[in-house]
Amino acid sequence: MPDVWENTRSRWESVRHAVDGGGPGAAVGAATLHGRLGLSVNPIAVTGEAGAGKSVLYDALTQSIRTGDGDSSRSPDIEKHATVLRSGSRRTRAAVTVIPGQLSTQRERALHDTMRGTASPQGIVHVVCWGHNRIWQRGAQRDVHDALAADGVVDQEAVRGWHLRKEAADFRLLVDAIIDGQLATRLRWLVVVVSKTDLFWDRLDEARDHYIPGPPGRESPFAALLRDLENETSLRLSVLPMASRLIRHQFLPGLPAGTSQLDDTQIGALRTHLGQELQTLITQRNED
Ligand SMILES: Nc1nc2c(ncn2[C@@H]2O[C@H](COP(=O)(O)OP(=O)(O)O)[C@@H](O)[C@H]2O)c(=O)[nH]1
Ligand SMILES: [Mg+2]
Repeated sequence: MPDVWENTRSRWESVRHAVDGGGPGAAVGAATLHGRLGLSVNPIAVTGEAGAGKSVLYDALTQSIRTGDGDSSRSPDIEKHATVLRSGSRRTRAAVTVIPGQLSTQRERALHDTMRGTASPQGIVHVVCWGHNRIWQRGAQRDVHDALAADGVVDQEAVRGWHLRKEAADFRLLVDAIIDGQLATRLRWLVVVVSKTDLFWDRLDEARDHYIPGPPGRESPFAALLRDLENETSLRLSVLPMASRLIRHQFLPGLPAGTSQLDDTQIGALRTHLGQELQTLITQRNED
């Protein structure tokens, strides 16, 4: 296994220890929202499937939500934000574009416009959630149910598997386009943010091994794509666990709901670590 993946694993493990051990940093603000910045400063794109947690992640990183706020809603439009990331006394400006994942045509247009324009991103935050996507529309929920029912049981693991296959297929489009040099030609780094870990903290090792490349031959399709990126590009790659909000999750109507296994202090620690990582990636670009 190349060092890069061993390093990725140990970084993941150190974040886990900080969360489990109630380590330092939980109370430190990772980032704060700030207006009126040019959209070409440190452009970052947030990508990922519908319902993976992109909008809520953005809110958590900018601390514009508080425990007890209402849930998010389906975001049909591309969201553009100018942000200041703070970590200790360091401040870094970033222009963040959240690309919607709901409709493929709209998503492709948004991807295309964002990735090729003058604000072509230097960093991508790709959000995944180990199959815990929220399906917003009743009709789409029925589609998933019917597709699975045709093959066998419709339980939580089946729904999770369905999302994971879709997630990998979606990631493949992004990876292929990056490797072919079709988009994001100024790209320097990509972070895979494994969100909603509060829902599967007891199975965190499985999620880690799904997303981080391991011994060749036993990799998931997702991890194999990440390995391709490492082999074919000079991008700096990173994979980190995250939880933005503690919200119950139901895979489909009728299936039991899963509850959060973390508390506010613990998601604070996750947020701090991700904020620091983003800060490092952004400033590294400025320094080299
Ligand atoms: N438990 C939990 N639920 C989350 C988390 N992040 C998002 N969610 C849930 O997932 C839903 C979809 O998140 P959202 O950010 O709107 O997804 P987007 O479509 O990728 O923008 C939210 O309404 C929340 O219910 C998280 O970290 N933990
Ligand atoms: Mg959204």
